[in-house]
Amino acid sequence: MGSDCLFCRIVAGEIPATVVRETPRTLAFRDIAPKAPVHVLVIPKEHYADVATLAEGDPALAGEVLATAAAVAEDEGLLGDGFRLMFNTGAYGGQEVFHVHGHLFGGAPLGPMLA
Ligand code: IU
Repeated sequence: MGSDCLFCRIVAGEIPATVVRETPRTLAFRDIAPKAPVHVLVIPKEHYADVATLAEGDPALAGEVLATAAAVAEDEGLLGDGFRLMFNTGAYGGQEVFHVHGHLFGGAPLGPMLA
């Protein structure tokens, strides 16, 4: 994808982000507009538009994204009280950035939904 994709540009180091964890194929960084005390985005470095495309195209990488999210949850002290991992997908899902990303929310009771 490259220069048209915001998250590809973060992966390339062209746009700054507060990275909390990096693996060879995944990146986790703090959301620029946090909606919970902990709000981290977890992405594959390779461009996939959404979680359905990722799961179809590279299920092992989808698993790596989940493992990175779980590791961040542990680092952030979320395993005891719990957390939410959410993939907005497509128009009805409210997806705005079309490079798949899991929202990791935690640090407070989250209620039934989070936009
Ligand atoms: P969504 O699931 O596509 O709606 O989420 C996009 C998220 O990307 C949203 O929570 C934004 O705050 C976040 N974000 C960011 O972290 N850095 C940016 O430069 C931009 C959006 I633009």
